[in-house]
Amino acid sequence: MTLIVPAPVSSTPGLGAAFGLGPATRVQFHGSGAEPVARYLGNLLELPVVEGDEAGSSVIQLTITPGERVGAYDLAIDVDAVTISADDPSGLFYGAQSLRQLLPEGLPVTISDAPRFAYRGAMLDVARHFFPVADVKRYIDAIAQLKLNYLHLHLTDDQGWRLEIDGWPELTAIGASTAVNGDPGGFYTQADYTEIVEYAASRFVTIVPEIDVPGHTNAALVAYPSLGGGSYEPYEGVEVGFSSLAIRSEETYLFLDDVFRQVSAITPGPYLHLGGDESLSTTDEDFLYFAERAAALAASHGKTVIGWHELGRSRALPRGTVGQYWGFTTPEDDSAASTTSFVEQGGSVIFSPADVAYLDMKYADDSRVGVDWARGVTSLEEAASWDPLAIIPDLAESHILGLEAPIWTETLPTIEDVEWLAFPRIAAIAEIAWSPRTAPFDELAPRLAAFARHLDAAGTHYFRAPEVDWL
Ligand code: TNX
Repeated sequence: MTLIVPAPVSSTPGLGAAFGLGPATRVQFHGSGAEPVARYLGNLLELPVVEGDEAGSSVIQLTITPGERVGAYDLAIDVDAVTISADDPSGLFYGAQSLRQLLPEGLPVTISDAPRFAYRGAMLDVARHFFPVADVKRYIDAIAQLKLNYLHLHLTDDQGWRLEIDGWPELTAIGASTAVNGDPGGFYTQADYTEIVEYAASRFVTIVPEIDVPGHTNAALVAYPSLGGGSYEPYEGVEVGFSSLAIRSEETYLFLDDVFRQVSAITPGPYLHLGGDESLSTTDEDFLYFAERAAALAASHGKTVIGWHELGRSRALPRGTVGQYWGFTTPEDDSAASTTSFVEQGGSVIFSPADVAYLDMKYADDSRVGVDWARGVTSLEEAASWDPLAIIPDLAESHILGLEAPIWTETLPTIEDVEWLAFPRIAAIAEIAWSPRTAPFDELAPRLAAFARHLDAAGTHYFRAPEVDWL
């Protein structure tokens, strides 16, 4: 068995001796598009990097042959050479991640691989607790090993506003000062945010910023009460659904236009997430009015809008708007209808079913952090054993943009806590997003055990789930 997670499309063990990393080993790249990945790999493996494509012994050869298969790669390991070839730089990067997992053993193998879904995401809630730039980079490095390619940052919520916006200084001066439990607040300057975006890009990860409106806005309302029309107190608890922007006030839309313009300008990726979840103190009529206007504003800045599935209650969304489903694997209420609405309006769907893909759920009743509201705790095996096509049967593979594993941080003050809940479940979810079929759990478990050696090497925290024989 080839010990890679997510499992590749095909892999055939070869004969002969292993490829050994030695003093003469070098990374060689052909074609300028291959150079950044060659340098990344050279850094990781502490090997020299050279340009060229001549055969030689102890060479790790990276080659791009421009083509259409985004993210696909071929990898061959034999006794004196490793070759990775891909149609585009992301494919080369994924080939390099597979190689990393196969070293230092270097057993001979031929792999041909390509992603199932285009969107393979993680979400980090930096609003309930704030995570400095260094923590976010560390999370990016950890998820990039799993070939995840989007990081959704939940930048705003009742407990904190975490991004500097020019012309609205109190958003951060006041709105960023709080966090759950009275823990320290914090925010990203636009320069910090750009540093995150660029670091992510170097790992083929695209940042998706979320400005959650019209609910989840208490921190903004404390900073600028006129955006809500009432008076507001800072909030450090964990309830949801109590705040709303003023829906019928023009100031609200001037504010959102300014925020969306600035966020769009510093976000090279195609998506802007405007939340829309749990707007429980907004009437249905107001919510529909707001959804149409806010989504149109976000789209006017050149972005494809993403919203939590409730946004699909609106039938007046910009064409192509993406819905993020966070209901259960068996949908309740109108969550399935709200979700198919995005497809009916020319868009697509990201699945984040809360009972299997929410990484803030406890693993078991005695987990020291986490929550359990989504149909109880979520074991590693449960996180690994679901089918995105079975949730809403009306939705076909082509309607599904991809999957995302969110982590909400009400109970998670440190990045170590985040990692401990995320790993290894996020690896199991990455496999559903990447691999063409869902492997039986007993076939996944030994690959997770092998992957954990790399987590250990990087100092990434993880839960030694009882279903796996850890090495
Ligand atoms: C629901 S899921 C929320 C978040 C909470 C999370 C806690 C969703 C779109 N909203 O506001 O943080 O539950 O698990």
